[in-house]
Amino acid sequence: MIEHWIGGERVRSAETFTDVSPIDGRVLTEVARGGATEAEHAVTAAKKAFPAWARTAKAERAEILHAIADGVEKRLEELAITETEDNGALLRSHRRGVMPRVAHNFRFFADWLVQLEHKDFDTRGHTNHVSWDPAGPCALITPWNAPLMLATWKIAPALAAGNTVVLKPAEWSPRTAALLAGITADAGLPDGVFNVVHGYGPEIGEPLVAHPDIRRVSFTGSVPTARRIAAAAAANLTPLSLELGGKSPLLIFADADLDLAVDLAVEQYDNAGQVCLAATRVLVEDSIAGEFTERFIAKASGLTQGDPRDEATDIGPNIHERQLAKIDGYVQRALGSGATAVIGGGPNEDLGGLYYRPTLLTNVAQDSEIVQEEVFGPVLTLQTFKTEDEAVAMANDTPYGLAATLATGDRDRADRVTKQLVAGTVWVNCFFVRDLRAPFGGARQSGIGREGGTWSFDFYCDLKNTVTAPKGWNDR
Ligand code: TXE
Repeated sequence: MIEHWIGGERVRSAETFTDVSPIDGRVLTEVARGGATEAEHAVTAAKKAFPAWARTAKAERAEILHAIADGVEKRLEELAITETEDNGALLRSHRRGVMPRVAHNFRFFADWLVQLEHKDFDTRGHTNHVSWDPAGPCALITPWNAPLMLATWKIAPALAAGNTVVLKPAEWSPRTAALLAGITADAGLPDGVFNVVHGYGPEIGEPLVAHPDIRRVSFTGSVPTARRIAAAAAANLTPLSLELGGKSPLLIFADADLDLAVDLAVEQYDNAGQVCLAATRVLVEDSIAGEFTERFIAKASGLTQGDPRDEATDIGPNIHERQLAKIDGYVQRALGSGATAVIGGGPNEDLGGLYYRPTLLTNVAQDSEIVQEEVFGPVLTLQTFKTEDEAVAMANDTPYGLAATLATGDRDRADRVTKQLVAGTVWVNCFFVRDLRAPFGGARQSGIGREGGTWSFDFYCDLKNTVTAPKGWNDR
């Protein structure tokens, strides 16, 4: 049974919901189903804990964040397995990539905090002293595709800055957030500084976001939910950070290293395509499209689909039957409108359950929904272009602007194209490389704001400028 974690205590709700594993449909646990009452309870706890935590010396806060990172590292295997059972992503990536990065999220913001320099400016002898004051209780609402990774991108800077937190993890993957609550307590984080509530978005997420004592809302998830959250936060004009979806392009020019280009394209099936950054629109220069497609088919056919706990598996299941139905709906409508499935095109009947065959669709129109909307499954489209201008125009022609990836052997072309792309991140001849010092976020409907380094701190703080006269006020 997973309960809420409020004010350092486990708290039940009258109702529960069932958490099921996408791997085999096994019931994992019952989870407390909170509502407005639990939201109120958690915000009250976070508000009560705020003044003392905000006053805690930076070095001490940093020490506790490092202790949380130690706890994550100590329980890495348990966290990795729990996350895989809960959301179906590969155990090998949780072990080697994701969970070590979760620990790093805490270490990075702990170190950043102690290095944060206050700024002073002189104005005719007056001193302008700029300080970063913690904002207060923060509501963090997170998705299921990388549950602990994305939650800790928010939790670590919010806590480092001296805020308190109420986290509402996604209902399809609540388990690692519950483990993290225990880790924070063991690390000595005072009661009420970090709280976790569970339940459905409209029932508990919305009252949390709309609460007048919440000073920041940070959300990662879908665009329709972001609209509801923005509307709820508008009641108190609570500042928002929104990290939303994408429909990112992978532009492959004829001068690219074709092996690299194929690797980059196949990589987009990672996490069964449930990655906001995934470059799901493959745009290939006409003259190499045939050869690219052949090599892509050869490489993608070698992928192993199956149980995400097996080391040899490359593609696991999708998260939920609703997600699988959504993915298949997009694919079948595209096929019905004249698209061709070069590979895949439906669920993997050999495996049953929630496994969807890696799919590549051609003959898709630029204005069709399969090209314009986020599918969030192992589904790529392939389109061709003749000129660089055409490639850029196609790349920018969606409501999103999260990321873009280029494969080219020409540095000047890379510079020219990058400048014209509407995207928060552009990768040239690489993919998914992320440094926490750099800003992460999207343009257009991919979001509002940036996460990472100084951008996270600016968001979670109220900046204050204190201007002091040349002589102290006692001398006047
Ligand atoms: O996400 P939601 P869903 C996209 C992706 C996917 C689609 C649907 O295209 O197919 O969204 O996924 C909470 N007030 N992404 O429906 O609804 C919810 O409980 C407050 C992209 O699962 O956005 C969960 O904790 N909170 C994405 C969180 O919002 C609410 C990752 C995300 O759920 C709420 C996930 C409300 N009214 C999905 N309604 C990315 N950018 O990586 C829901 N929630």
